[in-house]
Amino acid sequence: MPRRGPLYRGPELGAEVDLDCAPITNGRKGAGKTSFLAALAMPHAARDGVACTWRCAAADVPRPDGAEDEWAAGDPAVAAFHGVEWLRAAVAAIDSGGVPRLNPNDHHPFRFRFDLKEDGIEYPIEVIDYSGELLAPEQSAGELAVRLRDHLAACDGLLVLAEAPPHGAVGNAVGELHRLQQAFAVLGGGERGRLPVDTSIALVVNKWDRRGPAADADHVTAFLDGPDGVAHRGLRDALRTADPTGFRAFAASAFGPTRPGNGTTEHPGAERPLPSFGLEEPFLWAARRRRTFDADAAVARVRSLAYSPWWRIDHLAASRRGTVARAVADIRAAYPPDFPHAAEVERIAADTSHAWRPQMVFLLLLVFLLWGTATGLADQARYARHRPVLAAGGSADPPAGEAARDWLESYTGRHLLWSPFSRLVISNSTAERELIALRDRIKEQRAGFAARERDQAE
Ligand SMILES: Nc1nc2c(ncn2[C@@H]2O[C@H](COP(=O)(O)OP(=O)(O)OP(=O)(O)O)[C@@H](O)[C@H]2O)c(=O)[nH]1
Ligand SMILES: [Mg+2]
Repeated sequence: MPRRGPLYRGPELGAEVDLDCAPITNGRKGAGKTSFLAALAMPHAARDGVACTWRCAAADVPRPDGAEDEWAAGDPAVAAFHGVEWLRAAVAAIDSGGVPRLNPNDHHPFRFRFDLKEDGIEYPIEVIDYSGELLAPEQSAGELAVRLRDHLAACDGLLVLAEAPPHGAVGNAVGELHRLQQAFAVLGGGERGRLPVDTSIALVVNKWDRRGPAADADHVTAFLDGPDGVAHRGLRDALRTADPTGFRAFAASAFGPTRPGNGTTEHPGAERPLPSFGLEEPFLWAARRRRTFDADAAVARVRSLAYSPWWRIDHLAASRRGTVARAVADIRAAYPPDFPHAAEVERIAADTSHAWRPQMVFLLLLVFLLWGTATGLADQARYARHRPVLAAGGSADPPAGEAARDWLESYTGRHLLWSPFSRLVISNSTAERELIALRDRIKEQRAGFAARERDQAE
């Protein structure tokens, strides 16, 4: 099944996350994209029940075939291979207390794979680092809106990173993201189409360590609605309008508390694992939404597959019940027993095992109707053939009279179920009366013939 992936993208950092595949980063220089992903790849603090593994082994991300100068720039395998090299260097820099190098302007999107785990459920994701492609200044807001919409149709979501200002300062979050904000405003207006309903768009206020420790949704909302969040607010509103049901804001920090570096650069502290916070949350949120949409779609498929009304006698075939049972088993295997659709899936399974009963009753009824109609029509045809003989009270032709008698005998001696509708053609009492009359007439005829034969013999 083709999967769409979320996209996380910052005004500073943007990243596209394709569950089962990768996120993308894009935004102004120094937004914190690489640091965010590198911290995610490093040992770092995480909420209870949450774990993250960077997939960087050669078995997961093999070197592409052929000579390096022949690799296709847009090839996902190349982007993943270069992504591992790039992130390794960033991890090494952060681990030694430094900061990653800024991404080269001309590089193609990197791809990164992570296995997220929350409460035992695994979410493989792939992040794609776009490095500004979606913010190209030569595009109008309308053109960018169309591009974004098409892009999001192929991804699970978009994470927009806007760095937090320190307390009492107003962030310069919008900056180059102004164009992104305008594009989302266009999408919110609807004239360039709408985003797919299963898109997840997260505004990640990163470098939150500048404001304090980990923050929950209420803190982020208070920031966005407060005086310090004035530069972020327009962006939040545009993202939310473009995707009212699939929007959420988060706070995160790659480094946790920092120490001053050269000039204005903030460097990670010495604490290991890194005291990061909030890194997994936007991905997990998008992944959970993706999973919910997938579950909805899988259950809808099984629901329509299992729909089997009483009149579908073609559904009596055991192979069909097997198909539904396999689909149900797939869902049971993919989701925990308490997932939201579990009760419905079990009901579908139970209904499917009983569906044959009314269908069998309907089949028997149908056979009865067809049989009754066929035998009724056959009796009607025979009755029409013998009617002249019966109306005349016999026939000058003895075989014709005997044939009529034989039919009446079989008719009156037959159980009702053998020809249930034939009584509509001729009632049993009429048939018996006609039979008695015909027998008498045949007897008289025989007696007449016998007398004539005797007379001729004398
Ligand atoms: N306070 C704080 N500063 C951070 C954090 N993450 C990154 N920074 C700072 O932001 C700078 C830029 O971070 P990068 O990760 O290189 O930013 P980027 O978005 O990858 O930049 P480009 O590669 O140019 O697109 C770093 O050198 C750090 O000084 C964080 O979590 N907290
Ligand atoms: Mg970078």
